[in-house]
Amino acid sequence: MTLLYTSDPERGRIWREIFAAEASDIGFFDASQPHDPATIRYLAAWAPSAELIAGLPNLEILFSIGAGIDQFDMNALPPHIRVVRMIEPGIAAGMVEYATMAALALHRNLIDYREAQKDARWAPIKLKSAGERRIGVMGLGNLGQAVLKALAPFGFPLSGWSRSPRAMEGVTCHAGEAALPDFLAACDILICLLPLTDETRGILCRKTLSLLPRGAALVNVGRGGHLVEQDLLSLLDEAHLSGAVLDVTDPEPLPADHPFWAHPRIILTPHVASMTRADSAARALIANIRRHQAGAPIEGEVARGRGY
Ligand code: NDP
Ligand code: OXD
Repeated sequence: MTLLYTSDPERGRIWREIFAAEASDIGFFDASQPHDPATIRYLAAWAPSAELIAGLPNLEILFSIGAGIDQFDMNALPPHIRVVRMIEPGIAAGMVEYATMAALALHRNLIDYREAQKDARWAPIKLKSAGERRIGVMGLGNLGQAVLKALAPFGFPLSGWSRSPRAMEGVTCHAGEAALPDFLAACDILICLLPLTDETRGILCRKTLSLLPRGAALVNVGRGGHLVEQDLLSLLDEAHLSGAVLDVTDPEPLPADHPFWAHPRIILTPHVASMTRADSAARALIANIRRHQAGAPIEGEVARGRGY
């Protein structure tokens, strides 16, 4: 019953302590420690190489260090290996903070005031109430739902879009491709919290973003691959969109000469919306290994054919 960990060493140190104190029957090795690859049944990693996977003959489960699994090379992963994304309260808490910050910044015209400040212009904008600003979230999973719950008390009219039908109190839920135009037409602020899959790559493009009401704004906290960058730039320049808050780009890091850096209507952050919290993630992982040992469903198991 052995886990190999191959990510940030500081997090590894905390995980080793927690495993030793709370799950000492599960062997915990980080990549720098001598270990017998044949004993490894669990691997916790961000982007393991094909060589690493090939060298673990008895691997059963690949646990992602983060919520996303799009960084895995699925072709290098034999089909019998189960894949599990990270669900832990630290990731959700960080995402709730960031998405709320971004939504409020856009709602309260922070991009305009940042520009006015550069020119020493005192230029108040008439206040819109939260009830007049519709917010829609693409992706009604663990994080999309947490974000919608956090936004509800402000009084924004809320909607959400997912692949299969979902129900959330106080949220108008839409599902499937056919429902996308109606969903987008009612979003003054669109927050993307989708996983990156073959179906969602490039989903934030001219065709879809044009369906947002004129003056709408975008928050992308999913993946850079969701966004067709040139389409966003054109729609901002045409003033169809009023602004964007982007936490993710393609590639990362974003090259220094990329037009997003200096764009007056884009707020850019370096993929920091949320981060896996070491202590709560270690406990979530232990709980999942226990579920596996007991033959129970594993939280966050990915349907490999579906891509998330
Ligand atoms: P989940 O797997 O819990 O939820 C995914 C949601 O997206 C589900 O509601 C799913 O629909 C929906 N979805 C998937 N494919 C489609 C599709 N083709 N059309 C419509 N809806 C679709 O993921 P999480 O909430 O845990 O995480 C979402 C993403 O957030 C991660 O994959 C990652 O990319 C990103 N992320 C970014 C971070 C950052 O710091 N910027 C940090 C953490 C995560 P259904 O409900 O029907 O299954
Ligand atoms: C994640 C991320 O997927 O940080 O957890 O993006």
